[in-house]
Amino acid sequence: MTIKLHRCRFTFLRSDRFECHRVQKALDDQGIAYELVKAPYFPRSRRKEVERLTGQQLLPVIEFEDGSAYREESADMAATIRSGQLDTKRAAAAS
Ligand SMILES: N[C@@H](CCC(=O)N[C@@H](CS)C(=O)NCC(=O)O)C(=O)O
Repeated sequence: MTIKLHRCRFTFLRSDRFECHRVQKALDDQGIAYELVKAPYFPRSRRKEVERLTGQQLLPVIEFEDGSAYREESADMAATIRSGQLDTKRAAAAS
């Protein structure tokens, strides 16, 4: 099993200006395997799974294998991933 990256459907937007790409690129650069889950874009209220996981509707979100989830500002998520600290968020999400 791998983690899941819940992100918007606009995978062709490949600039660090875009929140979902920023986090996906960090996972790719770190060689972390993930399953991509494309969430509905509009309206936000269609993002039922994102809301269930995190209690809010913004993307991106990382879902761990145990069903816990990690969501922060995308820049912070990317920094966490790049610093090798993603597992600490898994622990935090589970507690
Ligand atoms: N400042 C937040 C912004 C998150 C954000 O706007 N995410 C986009 C991803 S495409 C989104 O959910 N947009 C749709 C919306 O705001 O309804 C971050 O950097 O994580």
